[in-house]
Amino acid sequence: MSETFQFKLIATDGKARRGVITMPRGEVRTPAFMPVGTAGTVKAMYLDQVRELGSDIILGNVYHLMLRPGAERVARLGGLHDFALWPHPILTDSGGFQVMSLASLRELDETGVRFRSHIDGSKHELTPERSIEIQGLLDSDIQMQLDECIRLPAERAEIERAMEMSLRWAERSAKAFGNQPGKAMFGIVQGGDLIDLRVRSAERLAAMDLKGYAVGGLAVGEPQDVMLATLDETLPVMPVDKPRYLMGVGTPDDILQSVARGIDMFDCVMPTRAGRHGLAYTRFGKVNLKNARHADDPRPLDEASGCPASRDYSRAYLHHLVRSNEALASMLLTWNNLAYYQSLMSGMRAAIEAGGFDDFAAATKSGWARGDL
Ligand code: PRF
Repeated sequence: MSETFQFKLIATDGKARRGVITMPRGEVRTPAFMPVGTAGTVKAMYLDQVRELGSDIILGNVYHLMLRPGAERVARLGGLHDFALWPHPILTDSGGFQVMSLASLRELDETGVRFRSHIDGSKHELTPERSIEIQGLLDSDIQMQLDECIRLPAERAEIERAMEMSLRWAERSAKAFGNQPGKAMFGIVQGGDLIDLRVRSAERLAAMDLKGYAVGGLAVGEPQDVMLATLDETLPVMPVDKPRYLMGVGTPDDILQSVARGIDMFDCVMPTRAGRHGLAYTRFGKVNLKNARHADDPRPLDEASGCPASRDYSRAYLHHLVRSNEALASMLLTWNNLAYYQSLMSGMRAAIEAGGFDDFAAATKSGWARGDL
């Protein structure tokens, strides 16, 4: 396995890219979906199962892990990989985004962000330097710069202020990260739905010659067509020879449309969170297993799936588990959802290699349109 962090493009089809990231802990085949393992666990799943479904990398969160069990403790216990029994690559998000959605009494300025824990009200501070330090203590393979994400809609002045500050935080993060050959720190493009700001952000980050780039600040309240239009204008300004990661996205359709535009990596709570709320993603679209119409349905979610949760259990049984609030409902539906997401990713990877991405996308969409009969 490689001593260094590298990204290679294997094939392209239109703007869609098929690549591979190589790093000491393993390879990440792109386009990649990273299951969210916020607190060092992909909720309701064994990490062995997550791996078996074809996940090459999972995501962890600075915000949650610094509060509990604490980054220094994880470091003493050998790092997040050993702690959670996931020896493969881990990407960690820097914390700012989670502070803004979860913490209370937030105070943000040029230095960083001070806040109170949503768990016990204790006071904490995150600066670009401390976020990178925490990501190092966790021994994360891909570390994200601290940034400020503005929810949309928002005023231009506010979006511009946050974007410019995020650029200064990118410089500070890169300096704190230094030179670590087997690992990477990614910068994050901000700029809301304003194309000139996105372009400025992407160009200034590109000039920093980082090992990868994320698009942040999307899927934060804007319609899908605005997100896609923003990607259309932003991606051409981002380096072609570095991985491009769209943060916190999305539905299967968001992912398909974003891969078509040249995104390589995704993370989202959708498959795992929806699974804990009785919602299944399948080839035939979404199935809400809470619905009474499943009560007598002996059919599985997808008889052709390789995943036991999708193939072997009846909709009637899944409906019963969901209605009874059983732990197994979350386990089976999360399993089904991650299996579907990863099969979508591997389908896209194969289609790009074969030069048939458009046909694959059309066939996938007509499957969703067919519905849950
Ligand atoms: N920044 C960071 N993490 C994120 C986002 C962001 O803008 C988003 C927005 N979709 C999700 N997660 N650091």
